[in-house]
Amino acid sequence: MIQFFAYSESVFCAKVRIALDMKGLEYAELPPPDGYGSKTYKAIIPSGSIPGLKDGNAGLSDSNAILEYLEETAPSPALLPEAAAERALVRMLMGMHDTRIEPSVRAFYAPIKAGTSPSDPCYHQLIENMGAAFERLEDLIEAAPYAVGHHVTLVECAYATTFSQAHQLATMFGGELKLGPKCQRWWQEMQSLSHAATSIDINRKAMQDWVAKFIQVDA
Ligand SMILES: N[C@@H](CCC(=O)N[C@@H](CS)C(=O)NCC(=O)O)C(=O)O
Repeated sequence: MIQFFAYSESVFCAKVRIALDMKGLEYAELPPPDGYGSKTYKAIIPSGSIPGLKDGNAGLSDSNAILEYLEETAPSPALLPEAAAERALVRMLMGMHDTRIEPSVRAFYAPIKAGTSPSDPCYHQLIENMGAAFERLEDLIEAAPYAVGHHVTLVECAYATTFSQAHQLATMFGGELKLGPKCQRWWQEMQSLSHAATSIDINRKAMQDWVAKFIQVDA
């Protein structure tokens, strides 16, 4: 059986879990033995990072590489469109997630870990920055109803928990994640996908617990 190494609070891991679930694959989800980067874990997943996927002899890492692997080894249901231009758009949006959108959410982690008070103005700036990052998506997605056309693709796997975590953090620090009409519509659709909803729930609870280790927040 596939072994999926993950932490519940990671949106990169959620991407992979959603794809595994959408494809109906059987897998065991485990934390990386002795933590990520450990010698024990690197013996299974050489990069030592999470998410990691062990399938037979393959010890894979990098969420996007894993998603492409799953698409090739378990092609049904397809999570990449047929047309080359649409496939390229899916890959562009996945890259955008990792280089622009997720980093705007991750930016909260350092002050949280440092125990910075929830009333510190730095969080307002981070909420603004996150809104500006998400705003860039408005011109790139179709929201018809999914990001790229009428079918669910890897883009929904990539973004569902990131939208959730962005909303969660903005609310925790007394603000809100402002979304344009297309992003708003798309976010509603993502929440109604049952496999995405499962990972959103796992991620939300794990984040709540993780933040509570460092600071006290109401929401
Ligand atoms: N580009 C990677 C990013 C994943 C990532 O940042 N993982 C973090 C934990 S959330 C990690 O494993 N960091 C330790 C390391 O890279 O050695 C992916 O898409 O999988």
